[in-house]
Amino acid sequence: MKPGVVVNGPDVIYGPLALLSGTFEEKVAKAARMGYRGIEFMVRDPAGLDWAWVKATIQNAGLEVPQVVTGELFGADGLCLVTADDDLYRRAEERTRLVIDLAAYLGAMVNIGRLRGQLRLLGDVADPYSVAVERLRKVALYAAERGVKITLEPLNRYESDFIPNAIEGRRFIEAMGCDNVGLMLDLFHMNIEDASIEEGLRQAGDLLWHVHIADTNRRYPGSGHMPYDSIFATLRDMNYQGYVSAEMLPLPDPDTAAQRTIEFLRRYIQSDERR
Ligand code: LER
Ligand code: MN
Repeated sequence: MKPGVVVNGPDVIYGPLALLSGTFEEKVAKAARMGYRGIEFMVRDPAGLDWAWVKATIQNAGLEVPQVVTGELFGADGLCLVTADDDLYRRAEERTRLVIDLAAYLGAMVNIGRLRGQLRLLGDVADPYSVAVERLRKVALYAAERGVKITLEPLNRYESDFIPNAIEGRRFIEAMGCDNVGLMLDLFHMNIEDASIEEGLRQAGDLLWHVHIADTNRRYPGSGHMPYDSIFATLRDMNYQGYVSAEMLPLPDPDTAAQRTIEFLRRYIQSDERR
């Protein structure tokens, strides 16, 4: 297991779940100094980014980019893939392709959470689930051609009306039939939607490619009542080797939350996994 942290990319002004303060360079330097191994950044529009500079900044700090986070394509620009609005769908797909190109350049995965949209937005179609499967498959095929993996993130009922938990995530991926698509499980969403967090992790099994960590109140670990001992025992038992990335409310401030999270993670992640 490797510790990661979610930050806002250079083009995201306000991403409500990102940590670390300062310029992008300062965030990267702080993440490395604190002992994080990977930095995953929220992106809004890769067209306005200096890709080479982003890559060099992260590489020079000795960090990896496990994945590029797309939540702000929706959060800031309202883009989503599953919608009856054809123009919105076209723009969302175009932007998603550019994010995939960026991820290919960085050697990162791309997560699809809020960007996927909502079945109810399709209105009166016969089989909205199949439409969603087809739209996400199209994106996944574009990614596969570029060697990029997609991580689908189950989201709680207040953020999406499909794929709420691990078992539904598996079902959706099986319907897609794409082997470059796996799951990112976020403990905050799991606490709301999975019958048991440990069982959800096991249900994801070999499709568990990434984990977002926060406490039950979406603050830094130790602020709530998340059952961390059994969660990490389950991840160890599954031989999970991926990232556990801090994505949470930046409270009491973005640097303190990142510092407290890495201190907490040291209890569960051995030092040889951290370097
Ligand atoms: C949103 O709640 C979330 O968990 C992000 O990772 C994706 O947009
Ligand atoms: Mn998340």
